[in-house]
This record gives sequence, C-alpha cells and structure tokens, in this order.
Amino acid sequence: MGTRIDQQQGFATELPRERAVVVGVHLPEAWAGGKGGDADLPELGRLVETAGGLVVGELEQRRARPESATFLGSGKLEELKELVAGTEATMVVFDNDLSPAQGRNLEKAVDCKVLDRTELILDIFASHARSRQARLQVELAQLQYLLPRLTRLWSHLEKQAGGIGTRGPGETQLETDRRILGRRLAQLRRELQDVESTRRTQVGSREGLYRAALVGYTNAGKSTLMNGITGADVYVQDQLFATLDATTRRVDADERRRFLLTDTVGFIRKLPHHLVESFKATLEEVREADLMVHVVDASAEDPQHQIDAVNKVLKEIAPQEKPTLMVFNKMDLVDAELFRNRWTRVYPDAVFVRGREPEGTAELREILTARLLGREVVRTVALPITNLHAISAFHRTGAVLEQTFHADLCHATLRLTEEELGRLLSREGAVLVGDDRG
Ligand SMILES: Nc1nc2c(ncn2[C@@H]2O[C@H](COP(=O)(O)OP(=O)(O)OP(=O)(O)O)[C@@H](O)[C@H]2O)c(=O)[nH]1
Ligand SMILES: [Mg+2]
Repeated sequence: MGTRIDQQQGFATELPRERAVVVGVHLPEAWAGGKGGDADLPELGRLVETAGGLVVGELEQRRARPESATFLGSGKLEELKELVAGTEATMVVFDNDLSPAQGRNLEKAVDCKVLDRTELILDIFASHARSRQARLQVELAQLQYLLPRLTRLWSHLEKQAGGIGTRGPGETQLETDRRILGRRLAQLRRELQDVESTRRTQVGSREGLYRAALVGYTNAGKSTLMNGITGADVYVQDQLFATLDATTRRVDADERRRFLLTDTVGFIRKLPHHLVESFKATLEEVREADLMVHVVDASAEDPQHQIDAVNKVLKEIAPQEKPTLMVFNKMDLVDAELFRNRWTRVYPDAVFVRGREPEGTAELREILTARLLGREVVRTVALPITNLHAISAFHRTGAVLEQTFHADLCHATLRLTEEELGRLLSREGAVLVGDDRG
C-alpha cells in the first residue's frame, strides 16, 4: 500500500543509525482538547535513540495553532529544510501528531522521511514485541492507526488526481483495502481472545491471592524492582519500553503469606490511545490488582509530570481509584535527603529506594508484606480436632494467638486474611466463635 507506516516498519533493524532531526511545536494547552501541550525534545530524542536512530538536529517553535498544510509556518519550514540538508538527516520526527496530509506535504518539502511521535512509538513497540501476545497487540494498534488514515490518504490522492475520472477506481481500491484490513483486524481480535483465555486458565490457581502491580513511567526501574523482589529474570535495559509483556510472580513473604507481583509495560506522556486500547489484555493484570505500586524515577527532570502522565493512562485502564503505593526509585542519583524532604510533603506515605541495590528491594518487599499483613483480622474459630493440621501453618508463622480444647473441638484465635478465613470455614469444617476481636 506504500503507506508511511509500511516504510517505517523496518527502520530500527535495517538502518540502525538513521540521522534524525527532532521537531517540537509548543501549542497552547487548550489546543486539541488539551492534547497539544508542550513538546519535550529530550524525551523525543530518547525515543529516537531507542528506535536505533541518532539525533543530529533540533528545532522548536511556539505557535498559537498548527499551520494546516505543513504544521510549521513557512519560515520555520525553510529553517527545517536547511537543517535537514546541513546535517544530512535521513528523517524528521515531530513530537506532535501529524495528519497524513501534513506528513506528506512535509516529506515533499524537506525531501526525507517524516514521522510523528505516535508512529515512532508504534515502531519501537513493533521492534520490541517478543511474545505472541505483544506482537498481536502491536499489529492491532498499527492497523487501528492506519485504518482511518486510509480514507484520508485516498481522498487526498483523489483530489490531487482531479476527481471525476479517478474516483471510481479510487473508491474501489479503498474499499478493497478496508475490507482486507477489516478482516485482519477481526482475526487479530480473535487470536488475542485465545491468548487471553489461555492466560486466564493459567492464573486460575492464583484466585484469592493478594495482587500488587508495578506501574509507572517507562524506564523508571519497574523490572529492576520486579527482579529484586521476586528473583524473576525480566529484561532490564536503559531504554524506553524494554518491557512489553506482563510477568507475574508469586512472592512468599513467609510460609503462609504470599502475594502476587506483576511487572508490565511502562507508560509515557501522550501514549497513543490505540496502544492502550490494544494492550488491554496485557494491562488486565493491572486492572485486577489490589494495589498499584507506582514507581517513579527520582532522577527525572520533572517527576510530577511523569506521575501525571502515568495517572492519566491508569485512569483509562482502571477507572475506579485503587490503593496506591508511591515508590521513588533511583535515589542514588539524587540528593537523597533534599529529595525525600520535598516529596514526602506531596506524598506522605511514599517509599524511597535504590532499586539496583539488594537493600533497596528488600525494603520494598517488606513494605509490600506489611500491606498484606495490614489486611489481616483476628478471629476465633472452632475447628474439629481431626482437622487441626489446617492451622499448622498458622502456628509456624506465629499467627495462633490463643488455643483451647473443648472435647473434640479446638478453639483457635488466629490472625488471618479474609480469604484464609473463608477457606477454613468452607473447606475445613471450622465455624466462627464470638465476634471480631480486633
Ligand atoms: N542509578 C540507578 N539506576 C537504576 C535503578 N533502578 C533501575 N535503574 C536502571 O534504570 C534503567 C531502566 O530500568 P528498568 O528496570 O528496565 O526500567 P522499567 O521501568 O522496567 O522500564 P521499561 O520496561 O522500559 O518501561 C536500567 O538501566 C536500570 O539498570 C536505581 O535505583 N538506580
Ligand atoms: Mg521493564
């Protein structure tokens, strides 16, 4: 189809060192329903590097609104042309979203490939997707991105060709392309459903366990903490979107108490909506979590900005508020005392850690365990003595506070979670005695 997405597809692998000029147009926040906002060229540069490119030039402009045909004004466009020629750039990347027509006009004007932020992020996701699920989800996002553009692409060509004579074939081609893409979309959705139902069977046995999910801005150190706490071997890299899959591990706090910890894809400012949509299955683990562990890179230039971006995506995937633990990571990179003083004022319950050091992850593990313990209650149950083995694990963890025997029954006062209580009552023939003791 010769679309820009197709051309862009392989650049991270085939042309590892593309030379890129990054462009950011600062628009008033109100523009495009608050979606305009400020451009962030250093971050765009990191995205370019993650995709395998090299930043050779930067250009910024402040405008009240984008120029409809070329996004940039004509003076700035001249400047961009010169910059591209002078730096021998092979591509231009905009921090803003471009319409297909704007992309095309710009490509013609500067005579090299032009991408926008969404296309760049989609490309990184495509090259980082390893699992079947991640690959399916990325393809779904790419097709969804492409589909509405197809129409505009064709109508744009029609206009160029002068209409009447070309309209017939144009429409037919468009319809054919749409049908092909539509079929592929349906197939992708079916395959994703299969993957999802397989996952559900696998996690069936985790029912009832307390679940915590690591969430946060990309590169904040989620996978580092995951590995430190659970001993998992999740890929850690100093790049954006190193993780695209969800990994869940059981953490045994002690013999009886265990919880689940999930590490998953990181978020970013202006994360393309298609990606959030199509990663629903992966993000399901986040939606189902009892606790969000929001990991923040303390060394980021503007941590609050990143926190806000993450909260925005979280609202999209899990609209109801969830208990959240704020964790500031990479404390070795900042003046720890100063930082702590400043941020405990904003987040009084926040935890500050050095994720790469064992003490850092040990502390977080203890805090998560304490959260788990915080959910325990004290109850007295009467248990047939033939079933006494059901509370032997409670003995080993010191959770039997009192125990008395009455004929063939044992009265045990236990510190336990509601789930454990439920199990004792439904499976071990225990009955509740008296009222809540604490
Ligand atoms: N200095 C320092 N670096 C850290 C710390 N924790 C993690 N890092 C580094 O930060 C980079 C990103 O870590 P990851 O664990 O991959 O981050 P992530 O949040 O999983 O990132 P994505 O999966 O890409 O979203 C790696 O180079 C880590 O070694 C820390 O406490 N201090
Ligand atoms: Mg990761």
